[in-house]
Amino acid sequence: MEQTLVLVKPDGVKKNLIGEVISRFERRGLKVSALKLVKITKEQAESHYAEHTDKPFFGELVDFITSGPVAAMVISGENAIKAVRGQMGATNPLDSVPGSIRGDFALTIGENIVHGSDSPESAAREVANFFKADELY
Ligand code: IDP
Ligand code: MG
Repeated sequence: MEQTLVLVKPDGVKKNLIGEVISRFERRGLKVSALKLVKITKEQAESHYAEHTDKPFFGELVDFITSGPVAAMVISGENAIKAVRGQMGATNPLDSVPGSIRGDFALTIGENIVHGSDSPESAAREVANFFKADELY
């Protein structure tokens, strides 16, 4: 069993896609282990995207993810990290296949609807950045 942190980013919340995103994971057989709507602080965003600190788009990334509420959740199941990443689609929506979340609902890399952890190490760090241990089921 694996856990992964998923965010429906501010663009996904604005487009009323929270239910759509959760539904796709649930229908696949994955479980929602934690869930909340939250406006991320700048510090939390910088920590969440720590691996991108030196990228030219880091400032935009932090500004965007803090621009409105996100739906933060922990998704659990067998190989949940890879399963969720597959359902999300490629980082650039123009490379995402139809049927993936980004391939169905996004057009630009900066506003690509969802975040999902990319490894067990990232997942552990990211889950802890959003949830306390007693908020997980
Ligand atoms: P991921 O979300 O598919 O894991 P990452 O490489 O971890 O992709 O990048 C984090 C987020 O940063 C992406 O989801 C995307 O919104 C944004 N991003 C990535 N590369 C670029 C870029 O070249 N320009 C602008 N935004 C980018
Ligand atoms: Mg990533």
